[in-house]
Amino acid sequence: MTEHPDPSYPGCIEICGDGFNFGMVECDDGNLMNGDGCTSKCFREKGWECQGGSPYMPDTCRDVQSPTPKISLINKRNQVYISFDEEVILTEDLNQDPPKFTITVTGQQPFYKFDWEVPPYITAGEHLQSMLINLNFGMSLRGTEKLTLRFLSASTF
Ligand SMILES: [Ca+2]
Ligand SMILES: [Ca+2]
Repeated sequence: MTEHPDPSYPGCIEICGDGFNFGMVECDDGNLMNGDGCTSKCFREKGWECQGGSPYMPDTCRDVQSPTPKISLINKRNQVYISFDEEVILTEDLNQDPPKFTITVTGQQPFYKFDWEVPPYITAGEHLQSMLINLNFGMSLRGTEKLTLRFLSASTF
């Protein structure tokens, strides 16, 4: 392989990570690192888009999908575990005003009075796959209540 490969040259073969995409791989961003959209095996990563790759140019990848939070568990101490489908980096402290998300609880009561708190060790800059929110209810629950959590800004992660 030369510095300016000629795609018609028979000696040119696809090498993953060399920064040239001959169309035999999903992407080639010129490295063998994961987590930047194109894996060490030159497969496109979930939630990323790669383009621009050619026999002369590496692919450029960008993160096109924001992580999806999922409530994975509510335990007896009214702690809510939230997990994400990919690792996220928190860009702002969740306990500071203005609120970063809303929590709604629906059930047989006309309304539910509670407050919530994110453990103080979860701060901006944190890399997370999951996190925990403490809910403090001033009443007992039946266990059939439905909890909805909505992040107000897409830039929180
Ligand atoms: Ca290549
Ligand atoms: Ca890569």
